[in-house]
Amino acid sequence: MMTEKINHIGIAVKSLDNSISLYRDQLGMEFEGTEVVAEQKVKVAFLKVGESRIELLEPTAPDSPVAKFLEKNGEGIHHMAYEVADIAATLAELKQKEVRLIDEKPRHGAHGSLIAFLHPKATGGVLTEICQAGH
Ligand code: CMX
Repeated sequence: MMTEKINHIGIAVKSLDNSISLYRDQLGMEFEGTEVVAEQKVKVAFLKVGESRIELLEPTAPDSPVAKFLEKNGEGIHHMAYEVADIAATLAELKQKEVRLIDEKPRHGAHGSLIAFLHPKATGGVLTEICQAGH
């Protein structure tokens, strides 16, 4: 898989407002805005870190994957997201290599991106996202 960069690191939070305040006001990171990602049942906030980002994730429904994660683990790092140029080709390559996929087809992520997750059981306990930037 040809990774271009770490697009973002996802952090599960209970309150977006409190966490934005921590990262923006106390840690001094540049806040880029919030967005609801309906397909993933989360509201996200992005903070810029060089060419990469921190993505804060707050669940928007009790059956959101992030709600389940928070219930089980509390707040903390939820996933790593690697940017690729061609997500369809990357998924085909991973499938051919028999890597366990959560999403066989790309879904809609924030900023018009296309995203897909690999199962954490196949990636050493780290939930891994691949994403193709939106244009
Ligand atoms: N990181 C590492 N391991 C994780 C994990 C995570 N974020 N989430 C779940 N797991 C582990 C659990 O600890 C559990 O392991 P054990 O069996 O050893 O206890 C196992 O995976 C199964 O977890 P579960 O709590 O029973 O939850 P589910 O199987 O129902 O769902 C997962 C887990 C990863 C398949 C599901 O959360 C998923 O499909 N995630 C992808 C989508 C997503 O997370 N969207 C939110 C972000 C969207 C965005 O960034 O826009």
